[in-house]
Amino acid sequence: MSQPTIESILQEQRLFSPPTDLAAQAEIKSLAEYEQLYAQAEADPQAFWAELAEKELEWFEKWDTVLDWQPPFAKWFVGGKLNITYNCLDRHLKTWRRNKAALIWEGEPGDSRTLTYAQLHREVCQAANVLKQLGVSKGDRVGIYMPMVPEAAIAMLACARIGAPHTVVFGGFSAEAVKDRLNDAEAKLVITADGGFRKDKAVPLKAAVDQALANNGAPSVQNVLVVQRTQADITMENGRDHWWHELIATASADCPPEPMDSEDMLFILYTSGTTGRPKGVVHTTGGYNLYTHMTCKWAFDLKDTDVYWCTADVGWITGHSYIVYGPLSNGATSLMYEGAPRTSNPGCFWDVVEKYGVNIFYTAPTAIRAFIKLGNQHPQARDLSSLRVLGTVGEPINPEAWIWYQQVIGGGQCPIIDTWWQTETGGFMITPLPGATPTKPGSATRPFPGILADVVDLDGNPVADNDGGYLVIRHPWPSMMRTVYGDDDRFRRTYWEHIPPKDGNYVYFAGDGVRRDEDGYFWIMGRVDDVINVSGHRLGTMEIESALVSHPAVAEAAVVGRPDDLKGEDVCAFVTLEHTHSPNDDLKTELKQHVVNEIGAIARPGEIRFADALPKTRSGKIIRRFLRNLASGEDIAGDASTMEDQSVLEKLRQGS
Ligand code: 7RM
Repeated sequence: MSQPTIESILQEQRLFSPPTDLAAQAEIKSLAEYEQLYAQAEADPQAFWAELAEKELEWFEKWDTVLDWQPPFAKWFVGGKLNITYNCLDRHLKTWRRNKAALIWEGEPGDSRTLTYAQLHREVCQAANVLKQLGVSKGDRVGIYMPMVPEAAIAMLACARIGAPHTVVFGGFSAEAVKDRLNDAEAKLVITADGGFRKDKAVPLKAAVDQALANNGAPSVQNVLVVQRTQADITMENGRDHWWHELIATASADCPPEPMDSEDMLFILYTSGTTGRPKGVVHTTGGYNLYTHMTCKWAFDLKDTDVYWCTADVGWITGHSYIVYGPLSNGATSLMYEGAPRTSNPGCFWDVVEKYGVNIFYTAPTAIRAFIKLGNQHPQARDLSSLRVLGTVGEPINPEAWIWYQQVIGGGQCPIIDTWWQTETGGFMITPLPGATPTKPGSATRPFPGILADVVDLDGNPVADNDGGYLVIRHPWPSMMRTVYGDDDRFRRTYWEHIPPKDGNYVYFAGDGVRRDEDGYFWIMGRVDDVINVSGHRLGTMEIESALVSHPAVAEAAVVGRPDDLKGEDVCAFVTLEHTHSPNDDLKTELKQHVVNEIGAIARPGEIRFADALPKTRSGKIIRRFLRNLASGEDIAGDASTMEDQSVLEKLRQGS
C-alpha cells in the first residue's frame, strides 16, 4: 500500500452516497441543502457568519462590524466580547449537560477518567486561579508541554479563561525545540508533566523542560507547573517549579471568565514552513470559536448523545480545534486517548471504541495504514457497530486505505469524512458533510459553506477542470490565522504574495497542489513547497538541514521526502562531510540521533546518504528535484544541463 499516485487518483471513479437514515436525521440533509447554504454564504459571507455567530455562540457584548478586511489582515466580529471557555463550559452548566461527560479519558496503561461539564468547569477555574497566583495575567503567553492527559485540555482552557494565550508544544518535540518556541513566544510560565506513557514507555517531559531552561535558556520563563503522571524521579527547582496537584488542592473554584475582545489572541501554535524557523501561527478568539464550532457540528453531524473521538494529540491543531474547542463548544462528549497504535496491543483502539460506544471516530491516514498492517482480526474481534461517522485528516488518503476504513472499520455503513485543512486555517476547509455529500475515495470533496476555494496557476489565473494547480482561498473566513507571531511581513510573504493580487483581490496561498474535477470535487496532491509530511506531521526540510549542519561532522545537507508505505513520506538526507570525518554507519546513527535531539523523534531521518557533493545549479542552488528522484529510486527527471558539475549525479546514483 502506498501514497496515492496521480494515476490511481485519476482512475478513481467510485461514488458513495450518504446513508439514507443518517441523511434523514442529519444537520444538513441533502446535497441540495448544502448547495443552497454554499450559495447563500458565497453571496453574502458576512450575513452568513453573523447569523451563525448570533445563533450558535454566547457573547458578552455584540460586535459592531462583522468583518474588517485590510488585506492580508482580517478582523472578525470587531467590538464583540466573549470568552471561549464560557461557550465551552459555563453555558452548558445552565442546561441538562451540566452532568454530561465533557471529557472521557483513557490512559495508555488502562487507567481512565471521566469529567462532566460541571467537573471540568471546576478544574479549569481552579487551574486558572493557580495561573493567576503564579503571576500570569491577560496577554501573557504560557507554554504547554504535556502528554495526552485531561490536564492538557484543562491547562489550555485555564489559559483561555484568563486571556493568557497558550502555546502548546507537542510532547514528541525535543528540549531544543521547546526552548526555541518558548523564546519566540516569550512565555512567562510552562505547564508540563513529569512524563507521559507512549508505546509502553514512560517518556520524560519535565527533564526536557529543565534542559530547555538550563543556563538561562529561556529567560522569560518564571515558573513551571508540573502535573504528576508517570511518577518519574524528577528534580523540582525551589521557587521555580510547582506541583499542579498541590496548588490545585487549595485553589478557589471561582474564576469568572475574562471578557475578551473577539480579536484578542487565543493561542499561538508553531508549524513548519519552507524557510527558516517554525512560524508561530496566531489565532484569535471569536472567529476561531465560531468556525471550529460550526465545522465540528456540520462535518461530523454531531449529536448530543454521541461519544466523539479524535485520535490526534493536543499538541497539533487537530487536537486544539477538534478535541478541545470545537467539541466542547458544542457540548459534546470528547474522548482523549493517551496511547498510539502499537504492535504490543494491536486491538487497543478498537477496545476503546467498544468500551465507550464511540459514534464518531477521527484519525489520520498513517494510522489507518498502521491498522491495516496490524491485521483485520483486531477490529473484527470487537463490536464497532456504534460507529456512525469516520473522519480522516493530515495527508492525502490513498483510495485503498479509504476503502479499507469504510469496509473494515465502518462495516460499509459510515460516511468517510476526508477533511482538508491546515494549522493556518484553524478548521476544516474542504470536507464532505455526512448527510449531504456523496464521497469519492481520495477526494476531500467540496468546500465548507463560506469557503471560496479555487485552483489557479502561479499568475493567479483559474485553471480548467482536471488540470492541476495551486489551492487558494478567495475570501477571508472566521478562523483564518491572523499573522505570524511577531512577524507580519513573513505572514504576508508566505501566504499572500506567491500569487500576485489582482485588482486588489488577495488570495490565500495554501501551499498544496490540487486538481478539481468536473463535479467540483477537490483532489489534494500534496505540498508544492519544501514541506514534507511524515505520518501526518508537518516538517520543513530546512529545519532538518539546519539540525544536520549543526553537527561538527557535516559540511552540507539536503533533505527531501521520499514515498513511504506507512508514513506517507519519510525523511531522506543527503550529507557531505567535513574532510576531517569519513563516512561510516556509526556516523549515520549519530547524525540521526542528532536530529532527534535537535527537533524530536518525528524528524528522525529514515535514511542518510553520504555524498562527495550535492547537485547544484551554476548559481549554487541545490537541485532538490534530482535528490527526490534519487531518494525514491526513480530515474532523474528533466534537464540536468543546468548543473554545474555533471559527474555529481553519476556518483550519487552509484553511492548510497
Ligand atoms: C490539519 C493539519 C497541513 C497540511 C496541508 C496538506 C496536508 C491535511 C489533508 C491534507 C490531503 C487532507 N494541519 N493535509 N489534511 N492533505 N488531504 N485531508 O494536518 O498544518 O499540520 O498540515 O497537511 O498538505 O497543507 S497541518
